[in-house]
Amino acid sequence: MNYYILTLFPEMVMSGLNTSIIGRGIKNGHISIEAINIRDYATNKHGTVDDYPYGGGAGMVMQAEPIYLAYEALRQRIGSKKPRVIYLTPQGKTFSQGMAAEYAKEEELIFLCGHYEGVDQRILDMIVTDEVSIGDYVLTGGELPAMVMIDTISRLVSGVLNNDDSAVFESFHSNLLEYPQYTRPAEFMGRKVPDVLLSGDHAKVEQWRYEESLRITKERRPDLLELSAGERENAWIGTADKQRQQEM
Ligand code: 6GU
Repeated sequence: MNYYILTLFPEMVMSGLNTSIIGRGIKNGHISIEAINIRDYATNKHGTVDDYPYGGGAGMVMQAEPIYLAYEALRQRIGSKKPRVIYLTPQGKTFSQGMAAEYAKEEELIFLCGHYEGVDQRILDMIVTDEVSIGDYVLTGGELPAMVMIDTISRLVSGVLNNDDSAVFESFHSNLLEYPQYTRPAEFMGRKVPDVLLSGDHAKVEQWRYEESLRITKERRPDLLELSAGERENAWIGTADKQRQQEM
């Protein structure tokens, strides 16, 4: 999987994604991430990439030309005719685990990060294939959403996670929230690990974990239990991991 991020803040996305599991995925060659500075494609002498909105109103709008030039240079370099271009915007479709599983099948993804009050509509019409939001709140730019999406998609790319990374992986209980986890010591400041986890009885442990998952899901996310099969497929966290488990 090769990610390309069109942004005004390349160092922000690169430093955020170079650590931990995603950083290891890059080192191992399972994924690659390249940030492209839209400002490098500014055509006026001041290097500005935004201007006042036609019709008036607050804020600035990112101009079409620098984004188009950055996109076109990238497209020619990677030799892809019509690559998938994701524009991060609160106006987009809300990102979900189901969408992440779909994106994980692609060979390359281009992210376009907007700033200011948005980007010129014509660039959306010309190059953007998908508009995506990460939830119902407003951020100052698309960089954090792009990082959220890349993290989510990358853990579904074959080889990025090893078996130690994911407890969800071992779970049969898709569509439920995770059960509580404990590690040594068996007692911490008077608080004991539940006896069943020390019992060595695998069936009992599985039963306890399932009941805890169900209890926590009912308490915190009853909506997950009420979804139709199709909605669950798209919403939930266990689905894609289960798919991966079957593939391996
Ligand atoms: Cl994708 N962009 C911005 N600016 N704010 C957001 C968002 C995206 N998703 C949720 N809030």
